[in-house]
Parts: sequence; structure tokens; C-alpha cells
Amino acid sequence: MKNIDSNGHVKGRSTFLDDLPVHEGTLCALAFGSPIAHGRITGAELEAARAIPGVVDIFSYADIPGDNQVGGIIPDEPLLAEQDLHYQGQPIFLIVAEDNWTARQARRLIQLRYTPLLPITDVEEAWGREEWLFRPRTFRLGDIDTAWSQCTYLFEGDAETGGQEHLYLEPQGAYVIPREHGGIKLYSATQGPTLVQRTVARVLSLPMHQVEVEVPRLGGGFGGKEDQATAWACLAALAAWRLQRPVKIALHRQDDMRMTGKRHPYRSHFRIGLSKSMKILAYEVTYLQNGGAAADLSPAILERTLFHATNSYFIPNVKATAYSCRTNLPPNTAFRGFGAPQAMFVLEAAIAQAACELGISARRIQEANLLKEGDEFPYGQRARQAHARQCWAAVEATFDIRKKEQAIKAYNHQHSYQKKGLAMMPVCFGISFTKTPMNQASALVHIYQDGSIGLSSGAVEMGQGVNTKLVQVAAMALAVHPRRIKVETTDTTRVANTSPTAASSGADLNGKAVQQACVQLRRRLTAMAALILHVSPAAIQFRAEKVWCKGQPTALDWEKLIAEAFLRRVNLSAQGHYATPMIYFDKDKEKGHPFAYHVFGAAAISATVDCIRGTYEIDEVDIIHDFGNSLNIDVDQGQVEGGVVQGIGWMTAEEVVYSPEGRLLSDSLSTYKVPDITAAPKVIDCRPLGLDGPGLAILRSKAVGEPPLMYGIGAYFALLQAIRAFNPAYVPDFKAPFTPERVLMALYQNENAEVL
Ligand code: MTE
Ligand code: LUZ
Ligand code: MOS
Repeated sequence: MKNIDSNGHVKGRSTFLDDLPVHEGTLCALAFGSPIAHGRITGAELEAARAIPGVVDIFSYADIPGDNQVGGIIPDEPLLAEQDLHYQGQPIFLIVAEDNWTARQARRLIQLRYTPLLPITDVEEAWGREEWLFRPRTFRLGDIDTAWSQCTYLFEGDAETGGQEHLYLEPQGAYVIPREHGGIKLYSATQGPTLVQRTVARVLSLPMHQVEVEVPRLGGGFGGKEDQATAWACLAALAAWRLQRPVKIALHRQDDMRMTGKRHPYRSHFRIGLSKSMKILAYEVTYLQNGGAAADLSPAILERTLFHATNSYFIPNVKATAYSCRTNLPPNTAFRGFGAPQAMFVLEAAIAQAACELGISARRIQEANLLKEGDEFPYGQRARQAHARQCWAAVEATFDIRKKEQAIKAYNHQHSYQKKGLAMMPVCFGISFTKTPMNQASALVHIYQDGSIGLSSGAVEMGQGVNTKLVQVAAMALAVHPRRIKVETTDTTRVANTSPTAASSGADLNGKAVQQACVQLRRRLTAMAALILHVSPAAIQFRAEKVWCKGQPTALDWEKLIAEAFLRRVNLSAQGHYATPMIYFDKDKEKGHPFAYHVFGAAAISATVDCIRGTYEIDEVDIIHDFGNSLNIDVDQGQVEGGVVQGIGWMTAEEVVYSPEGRLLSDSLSTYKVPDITAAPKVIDCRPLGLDGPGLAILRSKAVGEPPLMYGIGAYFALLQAIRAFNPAYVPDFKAPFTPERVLMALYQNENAEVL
């Protein structure tokens, strides 16, 4: 089935928040952000800004009727700054004007008086001062202290990964309309409508039922709208509530880049111990997460880092410790992979360091340590349907990696200033929110009298194709043609208490809730058909819009059945709810069974480096991915391709740069480079592993949103191989992104470079 949005997207007919027709009298809101990263407000001149015709009002924290608090996990983040300023761009005032241009004029006239304080942007400096956002955590397996003495080889080093800008095509925004009886309606570009509802209710001191949140669809989220859409919705709601007029907030790209958080940069230290036969016996790692000025989702992200410390490998002795450090940067947040990519990079760095020092191929170490069925993760869960080895072997066989490596060797022999490299990247990603209560979803399914169907769920469509999958699930469950089914917008009054669409589990959780609702409807319709046909319900089946009886088609089709069911007063609406069974996690012991299942895969990435310029191309990404029984292979392949390119971007071109004063320097698309079509790999060849998926995946179709991003990590190590082919004395420093500048420095790192 084609993605139900493809037509509308291509023709420009799909509507996003900014396409909604606005009500008469709609005002525009714009935030005035802190000009400094750290300091204290002593006063402000607002008169000049207020005097501009068309400026309606300027609000501060003092105008908030409820809590000035938007912290989702930890209440440490004011909606509008009171006295203390913690990052550049932190909202202080909200300007409301007749139009956006006027608001921007007014913003330039606001004069803030403040006492600056010394900002900290460096994660190690924050760590050294014990500026932790919350308590550090340690995951352990085996006995690391005695394990070291059993190792033949020991290696130690550092690794660093940078931030990443989400660059969703649609910036953050919300549109808010006051409603009768003291209520308020929000359209919000959020992945988490209930989180927006709960937070707006808190800020305005309203019960949640007075706050309705509707999400048409998102022009991309990638985690950036899991938590950080909330503040903008609250700001628009504050203005609409105070003025009792519709208010829209839509961030300009540069404001969005400056004022919102990104993927967390990490600095990590590792020690790895190997046996003579290349078994990793011990792995100790310390992660320093740069959290920014408030906790946001950092506790959950830090946790997912720890959960993925050993990625697709089994290591019997592990100690992994993670600290989240407070810095004067915008609070960093969810980004596809949610801390796991950062962890996986460190382990690959440790393996690469060992391989470099031992003079062997990293592939040998990787392969010798892949997970097997029943292996224990450091968090206590055991690997089931552990397809790590099958994926790896299938990559080697399907894409003839040995031959590719030989071709690369020959190429490198023939070319003095062009070198190629190849790296393998295995991925094992846990599916479920690590916070167990979040693993639930609801759906509401209406069958109308004419047999058409309206479907609502808690899932937010952001380009990942979840709505298409939900249509497929309902069509299968009710044995009707997909064209009968319409997916409604996501709305908190139709489906309440939703988890954000995140953790790659949107299709699983909401799909199972839809299924659950459809099962109820089908049961009622079966009873109905049995009555009409004078048989027992056990004799009834539904197939392709027809009622079958005892294995034979009858004259009763879907439309007749529904018309009849309505006349006989059958309830044609059902609400479904699903909660993932069996999962739990004990944070005191740091052990449990947090994930419904794991997604596996392996990729081979090759790259060519221009050894004069330091520029490079990613040639080919060959993947065996564990889709299970994919519900929609086209949608899923799209997820793989997008994820891979996003991962490669993070590892290579995308560099988030702040000045020491905490000012974002890479604040536009001329200074922040994302991969374009020429930078994307020339080939992405992804083949399904072809094994059945687990029952906890929707129709055994495994979650696919985040895991492919991590194949992109291979790009770093492919570049590293190419560089070492040119400069064998290069000592890797494992600093990502491997920008052309860094590649150039690496090529000529010391006097041994061939060219010199
Ligand atoms: N794909 C597109 N096109 N746009 C997005 O914003 N977000 C990713 C992934 N794929 C995203 C995407 C992230 S971070 C997640 S968690 C999943 O989609 C969420 O959707 P799912 O749970 O339905 O897979
Ligand atoms: N969000 C969240 C996530 O709240 N919990 C998670 O475990 C998670 N994992 C991936 C992406 N978003
Ligand atoms: Mo995705 S980071 O779970 O929104």
C-alpha cells in the first residue's frame, strides 16, 4: 500500500500547522530571548517596544496564572525567565502583535539590563564542578575488577560526539483559540499532544479537560518535538488566555535553531580488555552528557545511553557510568536514537582503537563478540530472537564484503591521493519507552452508517508513515478495503492520555490499540451476522468485505451488514487500549526487562577520501535489516534511507558550534551543513533479513523509526580506514563529526604522511 500522504505531500495539498486558516483577529506572538548565556536580570525597558502601533501586549513570567514551569521530568525549567538567565535565547518576554513583522520590530527595541555571570559550555568543566542535572547512574555486569587481570590486551581512550540540529522542515509552532466556558483549543506541532495539554493546563492553572490539543501532522519531528514543542504551545496559550484572542506562534528558522535544544554532545572515556582470541572480556566506560541548562528529557536519554552501552555485542564484564552535566546552552533533547547512538560510537571507537594498536581489522573484533541467543545485557534482560550474527553473516554473504575489501585494497594500491575505506556497523536497539508506564496507547474507531470508517489514535504522523500503517492494521482487522478508512487528526478529546509518538513505538503501541478496538467491533458484527444468517457466531468469517458462512461467501457484504447493524442498534464505535505486557525496570538495582524486543541489523559502509583536499564521498551503504514481517516495506525502506543519511550527517558534516560565551555560531543553513542529495551515499542497498518478527511488534512488523540512524556511525570508521590507508601513522582521536577539515588534519597529522 502506498503511503496515504504521498499524493498530498507531492502536490502541496497536505496541511500543516501554518496552513490552517486563521480566525479573524488572530495575533502573532514572538519570544524575546536572553542575549547572554548566564546572568541575572536587573531590569528592562519595554516602553519603546510597546509604543509601536500594532503591538498589543508584552508578557513576562508575572503574567502566568499558574505554574511558571515546563520541565517534563524534573521541574527545573521556567516557561519565562524570572531573574536568572541560563542560556542564550532563553525566553524572557512574549511580544504579541497584530502581525509577525511588527512583533519583530518591537523585539529589537527591548532593552534588557542584566549582570552577566561566567557561562559554562564545556561539559568537562561542568562535570568537574559537579554541575550535574540529576544523579549519575551506573550499569554493571559481571565483575569488572577481576576481569582486567584476565585480559591479554588493554586499551584506553576518549571519544567525543557532537550535537545535531533536528532541522525538521516545519519549525516549532502552535495556534491557540480561546473557547467558551473558559476552555482553550490548541493546534500544536508536537509529538506529544497530552504533554502539551498537561503543561498548558499547569501553566494556565486549568483542569486538563479545558485544554484541547489537536495535531494535524508534523513536517518532521525527529525527537525535537517530543518535549520541546511544549514551551511554544504554552507561550501561545498564555497570550491567547490573557487576551482572549486567537494567537499564533511560528518560529523563524534562525530562532528555532538558536532557541531549541539538539542532540546531546557526549564526551566519553573508555577502557577495553581483550583475550588472545579477540573476545572482549571487559569494558568500562564513562559518559559525560552535555545536558544544557535544564533536564528536559536528559534523564531518559542518559538511561538509553546506558542501555545501549554494549550495542550488538556480548561483553561479560561491564561497568558503564553516565553523568548529565548542566551547561549554559539550550537544554538538549530527544533526537532519533535518544542517546543510543552516542553509546554505540564509544564502543566502536574502543574496538577501532584496539584494532589500530593490534594492527588487525576491526571487523575481526566485532565479529568475535556479536550477541548470541540468550546473552545477558548489562541491564539484566536476555537477548531473544537475537539476530545479530545472522544480520552480520548476511551482509558479508549478500554483498560479498571480502571481495569489496580486496577491491578497496587494490584501489588504494593504485591511487596515491584517493583512498577508500570500509567499515561494518552492527546495530541492536531496544524497543519500548524505558519508562514502563509510557508504553500504552488508545484508539477510537467509528464505523459510520454507510460503512466508512474513521480512525483516531494517539499517534502523530510526522512523515514516518504511522497513519498508513494504522490504516493497514484496521483494514486487516475488519477485512475491509483501506479506502474505506480515514485517519483523523490526533486530538486529546478523541484519544486521551497519550504517550508521545516516540521511541520508535508509535506504530506498535497505537497499532495494537487500533487492533484492540477493531476486535471489539468485529465481535459485535460477528454476532450480528450470525443472527441475520441464523447460524452460530463460530460459523461466521469476514473476508474481503464479505461475510462468509461455514467457508462459503454469502450475499451479506460489508455495507449491508453495517446498515443492518445500525438498524438493529449495534454500537458501531469502539475504544481500544493497549499496554505492552511483561516489561519492567528496577532503577535501584538497574536491572529488569525494559524492552518488548530488540531490532537488529548490520551495515557495511564504504567511503572515498580525496587526500589532497580532505573532502570525501560516502560510496555505498549495504544493509541487512531486521524488519520482521514488514507491514509496508516501502515506508520502512524510506525510514532506513532517511535514518542512514541522518546518521551519516551527524557523523560527518553536521557541526553544532557554540562560542565560549554560549552563542550558537552554526545558526543558519549556510553555516550548518546537512547532507544534501550530492552528499548522500551513492548507493543504499537495504535487504530484509527475512525472519519473522515477534508477537509484541504490530502484526510482527518491527519498529523501524530510529535504529537505521545508527548504521550511519559506520561512516566515521570507513573514513578512518581511508585516512589510515594514506597516513598509516594516524592516531585516531575519535572526535565526531569527521568534517572535511578534521579529515584533512588527520591525513597530515604527522610527518609520516606519504605525500610529505
Ligand atoms: N521519519 C520522518 N519522516 N520524520 C520524523 O520526524 N522521526 C523519527 C522516526 N522517523 C521521524 C521519522 C523518530 S525520532 C521516531 S521516534 C519515529 O520516527 C517515530 O515514529 P514511529 O514510532 O511511528 O516509528
Ligand atoms: N522517549 C522517551 C524516547 O521518553 N523514552 C524513551 O525511552 C525514548 N526512546 C527513544 C526515543 N524517545
Ligand atoms: Mo524519537 S527521538 O523517539 O522522537
